[in-house]
Amino acid sequence: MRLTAITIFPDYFSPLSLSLIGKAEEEGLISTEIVNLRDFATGVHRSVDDTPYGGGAGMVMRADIWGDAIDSVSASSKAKIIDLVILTPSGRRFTQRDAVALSKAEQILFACGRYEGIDARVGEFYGTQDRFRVHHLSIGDYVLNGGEVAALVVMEAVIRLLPGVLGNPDSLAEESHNDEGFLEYPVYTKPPTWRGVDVPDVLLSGNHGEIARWRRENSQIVSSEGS
Ligand code: JAH
Repeated sequence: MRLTAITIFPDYFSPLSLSLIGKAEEEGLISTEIVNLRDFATGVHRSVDDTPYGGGAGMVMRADIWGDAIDSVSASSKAKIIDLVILTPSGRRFTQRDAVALSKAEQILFACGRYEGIDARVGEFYGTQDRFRVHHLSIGDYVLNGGEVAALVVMEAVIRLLPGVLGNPDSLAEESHNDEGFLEYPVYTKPPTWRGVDVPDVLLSGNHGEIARWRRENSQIVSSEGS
């Protein structure tokens, strides 16, 4: 899978070289590409935004500059289909189901807006292009300064689902264990007593039937969007 982000703050994506995701790229399971939108700005001040039609506060990112950046990614891509993910507070709420669907993509292109967002014609136009599938996504009801952090969230949720990325695929199976959602129960490790607080005896019993029942009874259902 190829993961591309277009942003005016490429440094936001340095965590991609860390941990599990960094290893996935070193092992050739994914490739990442960070494109600086400002490289496509033509004016003397390399400005990427302008005042909103209809008036109002703030600035809007220019469709022409975004179009040139996206076309450049498209021209150098060998993917048959590009899933264009536009991170925006008005998008559909991103769920585990979206992560699973996106994990089948050949290339995901994350459009990370700043200011008051990206001119709406960008999503509209690429929605008419056969090579593109456009998704407007939000990771939750709060306002960020831009889409970069939201893109990182979606990237991590998708990448960890790819074959070979997780060290222990049992963890994936356990997440989809139950139709109601993820079974999340309290977890413990050594030492068996810490500051006078004991691990529940049943977990040290070796009785796997009793352990499974205890975990079921002590589970919080975390999401109904998964499995
Ligand atoms: C803010 C462009 N749902 C999280 C989220 C995603 C994107 C943005 N805010 C929140 C955002 C300003 C400009 C995107």
